[in-house]
Order: sequence, then structure tokens, then C-alpha cells
Amino acid sequence: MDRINDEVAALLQEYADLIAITGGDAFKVRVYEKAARSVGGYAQDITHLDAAGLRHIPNVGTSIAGKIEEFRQTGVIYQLEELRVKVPAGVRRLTTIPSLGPKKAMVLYGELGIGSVEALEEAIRAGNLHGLRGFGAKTEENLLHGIELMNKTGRRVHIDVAMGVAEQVVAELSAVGGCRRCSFVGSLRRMKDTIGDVDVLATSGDSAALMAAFTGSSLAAEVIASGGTKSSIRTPAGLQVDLRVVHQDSWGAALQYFTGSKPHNIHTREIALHQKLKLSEYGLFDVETGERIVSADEGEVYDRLGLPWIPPTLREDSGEIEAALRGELPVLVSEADIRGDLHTHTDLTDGVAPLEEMVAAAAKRGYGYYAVTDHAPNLYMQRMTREKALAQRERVRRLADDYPELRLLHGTELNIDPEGDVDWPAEFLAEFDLCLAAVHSHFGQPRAEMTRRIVRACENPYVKIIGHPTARIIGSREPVDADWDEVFRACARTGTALEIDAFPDRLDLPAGLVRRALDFGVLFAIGSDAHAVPHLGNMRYGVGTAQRGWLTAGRVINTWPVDRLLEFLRSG
Ligand code: DGT
Ligand code: CA
Ligand code: CA
Repeated sequence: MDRINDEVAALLQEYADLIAITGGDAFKVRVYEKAARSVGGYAQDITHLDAAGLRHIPNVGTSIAGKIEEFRQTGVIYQLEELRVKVPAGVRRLTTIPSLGPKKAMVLYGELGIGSVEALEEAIRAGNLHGLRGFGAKTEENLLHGIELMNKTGRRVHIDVAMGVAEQVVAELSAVGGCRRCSFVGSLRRMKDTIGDVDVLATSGDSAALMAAFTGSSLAAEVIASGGTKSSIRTPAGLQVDLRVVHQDSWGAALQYFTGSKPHNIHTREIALHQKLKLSEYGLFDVETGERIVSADEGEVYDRLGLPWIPPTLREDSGEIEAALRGELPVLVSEADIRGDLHTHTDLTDGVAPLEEMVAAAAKRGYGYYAVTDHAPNLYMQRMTREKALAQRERVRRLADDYPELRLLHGTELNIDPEGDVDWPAEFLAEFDLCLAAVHSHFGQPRAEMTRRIVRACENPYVKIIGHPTARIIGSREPVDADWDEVFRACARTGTALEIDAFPDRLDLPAGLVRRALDFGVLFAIGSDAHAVPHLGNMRYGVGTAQRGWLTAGRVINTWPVDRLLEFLRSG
């Protein structure tokens, strides 16, 4: 469910964007951006905080606390509304093009009246930007590339955005009288890394009431279609949600059908036809008698087809049906297997919560171990020093007494430089419990150099995990180019784990590469890369990505008991 914290964070971020677009004070922009992150990451729900309580949130001063208060009382922030009027929505959308900043967007709007991404693409192709100050050939090329990147992701959203909407819809509908079952299906249930639209399935004794609740939900900014068994809405942020209500005898078959994927469905339907069965969105039928076969759950459907139940995360028709027929489906790693988090930050670098709060939240999740891995000095804007790292280590050691069940590890996230070297000399690295290393710069190196760079990091005896290996940011930065087979071989040879970074805009290593790495005997670590308490919950998306990569628990080092993990971390 969308927390009010997230809602307010989004408004503060929008305010920061609008100040930037209108040429406002850069310092003020940063203040609001920081406040947005703090509010979004604040562990406590802000609904019931008084003015003093609000100012207690890091980076929230009197003026921002006042705006939050205003929003709680009136539902709007007046100054934000004023700016919204000045800057058309289309111009704001322009600034979501990866290489286009707010200043340039305003120039495009002011000089040429360009108010949409489509109009910009047309203008570039027609040569209308020639002669415009600040827009050379290189800029145009970058803009076209940025637009292409955006179009590739289309209007798809990150998985956490879709999950928030889906969980709210399911909760609202489940509370409606007559509702028997309700669940999200489609790509979200398959845990794809981006989601086109959210699909929800329900059975109910009173489908009219269910439909009315759906189209009347606060999430329905627009009702696209409304009918007796199928309705669609669009959320304020533009995400489409489809609801289908089916007969309860069809629940299992409908769940299977709407979970997809389409290629998986086509393949299962072929298998059904061979057995004189018809599988459709309306149920499972006997072709000869036309009789509907009751299927209360999916397991029965797969069973009728002569298959074991197939986990949704595998349903892409990429070999899972053949594996199922052979009885060789993997037992996938699950969230319950995860014993700890090996990639997290605090407010010592770019996190928003202090160490103590992050650790308390980790303990609450029931973890057996937890590594703090703040950034190392070569990421200059984080201003890390030896002294700060040592002081943090002291704090971690002292905190350990309060958490006898939770093994605290003091780690660091190193920067892999263009040659493959990392921050700090060997003797200092030796004193950390865990060194994770990642690419944070020079993303455009040619394949051979990038491969050598990552392989060298693997060969460093202190580096135990390569963090977010491809460095992609979904929708805005392409993965780096490397010979991944070569990297996988190096990981297996040196005993270096590859991370599956669970942050929703990363999901890195991507599932396709995870699956490819399996044959090389690579180990993995699923890390939240949390920069705030609520981010610890992103672990589920990392597990989803691991499952899509056919990963079993044994290959994931943070499912291991603490002693085995420590042995792995100490081996050199
Ligand atoms: P998305 O929304 O692009 O992230 O991906 P999906 O997989 O959620 O696709 P969507 O929303 O178009 O449809 C939901 C499911 O419904 C899909 O995974 C499988 C099923 N489905 C939709 N269209 C067809 C179709 O033409 N044939 C079959 N067999 N299944 C379909
Ligand atoms: Ca969908
Ligand atoms: Ca759909």
C-alpha cells in the first residue's frame, strides 16, 4: 500500500524538479531532494507526527515541515500548485529523457514550443534545433539516444511501483462483501523487472459490488473501461490496472491463464489439446463434452495436464515446461531462505537512516547477519575517510552486544577503477569483514577493457562480492559491455560471488545473465542495497530476479548459516 511518506516524498521531489526547471536556486533544489529521500525513507509513518516530530526527520526544517503540515490539512501544497501551472506536464516529461536537464527543457519550450517527447524527436529529425544555443550535433545525438532508451522501456514501470498499486487494489477489493478470492497476476506475479500494466483477478458472489469498488477506488484517476466481468482504470501516475472477475469454478484455470506469460500459455494450451482439453481464460474444458472442469487452484490445472505446478517466475516458455516434464524443475531460492543482507548503507554516506536504525530494522526482519557497506573514498561526493570508517567500525562493534542473534559485519562498497583496482591499500581492506566492489564510473569502456577491469576486481583476494555487476539503471542507463562468460569464469575460479542487487531500478545481475552464470558454477549474493529502512523490504525483488534466473538456495551465499558465510568471507 502506498504510504503517506511515499506520497509526500513524491511531492517534495516534484517541487525540487519544478524549482530546477524554472531556474530556481540549485541549493534549494538539493534541500528538497534530500528532504524527499528522508521522508520516503523515514521508518515511522508521518501521519501522526506533530510539527516537532516532523522536524525530527533528517533534512526536514521548519519550512518543509510546514509544507507537509499544509498537505496533511488541505491535500495540496500551494507553492507546488503554483509551479505546476507555470510548467506544462509535457515539459516536465521532457526532463525524464536521460540526457536532458531542466534548463535545456525550458529553452526547448520557450524558443520552439516543444512540449512533448514526440515533438522533440520530430524537431530533431527535421533539423529544427540547428542554431539553437546549447544544442550542438552531439547534444542532438545524445537526446535521440535518450529518447530511444525511454521508448524501449516504453511506459513500463519499475516493479515496486506496480507492486504498491497491486497490493492496494487487492487489499481494497478483498474487503468488499462477497469477494472470495483476489490476487494479482500477469507480469507482476512473474516478477518481471518492469511491468506494463497490473492485472488483478477475483471471484465474488457479487461482482457488481466488486466492480463498483474498483472503479470508485481512490486509485482510479480515470476509468478506461467498465463492464460486468472486466474493467480497467488508470492511476494518477498513469499506470493501467485491469480487473477480471471469473466464476469460482474457473479460479485455478483463470489464475494460470492470466499469470501468463503468453508463450507459456500457448505451450500449455498445446499440451492440453493433446489430451482433448481446452484451456482458456474461461476455464479448463473437456473438448468432447464441453464440460467445465472444476479447478480450485492452479496445482489441479497443471496436474490435469500431467505437469507439476510451475512457479510463476519460471513461466516464460524458456525450458520450464520441458524441465517439468522431465521432473527436473529447480527448487528455487525463496524469501524464507534469506538469512541476511550483505549490501546496505547508512547516513555516513548516501543513506538516510543512522546505523542504529538500519540494524534495528534488520533485527526486526529476523536476519541472522547484516553487513553495513557504506561507500569508499574514491566516490568523492560521499566524503568517506579512513577515520570515518574506523569510527563506524567501533559503533558496529559496540552495537553487537545489543543483538546477540544478529551477527553484524562491518563492510565497505569499493569502487572498481578503470584499471580494475579498488580504494585503500590491502592491509586496510584486510580489516573489513566484507568487501564488495562495484563499477561506479567510466561505464562506456570498450568490452575488452571492461572485462579485464571486472576480472581484475574478482582476482583481488579481499573482494568477495561484485556489486550490481552490469551497473544498469532500468530505463536510464544501459548495462556496461563485458564478456560475461569470461567474468563468470573468473568468479568461479576466484570464489567471488556476483550480486543480485535488489533495488527496483537495478535488479542487477539481470535474470538472463544469472541463468547463464549457473553453468559456470558461480555463487550469488542477493543484496537490498538499502539506503533507508523501507528499502530492506526490496529483498523480495532480488529474490524474484534470482528465481527468474532459475537460482537455487545453495548457490546464494546469504542463505548460508553464519559460520559457513564467515568461512567464505575469510577465505583468500
Ligand atoms: P505486461 O503487462 O506487458 O508487463 O505483461 P503481462 O504478461 O502482464 O501481459 P498482459 O497484461 O498483456 O496479459 C496478462 C496475461 O494474460 C499474459 O501474461 C498472458 C495472458 N494473455 C494475454 N493475452 C493473451 C493472448 O493473446 N494469448 C494467451 N494465451 N494469453 C494471453
Ligand atoms: Ca500486465
Ligand atoms: Ca493487462
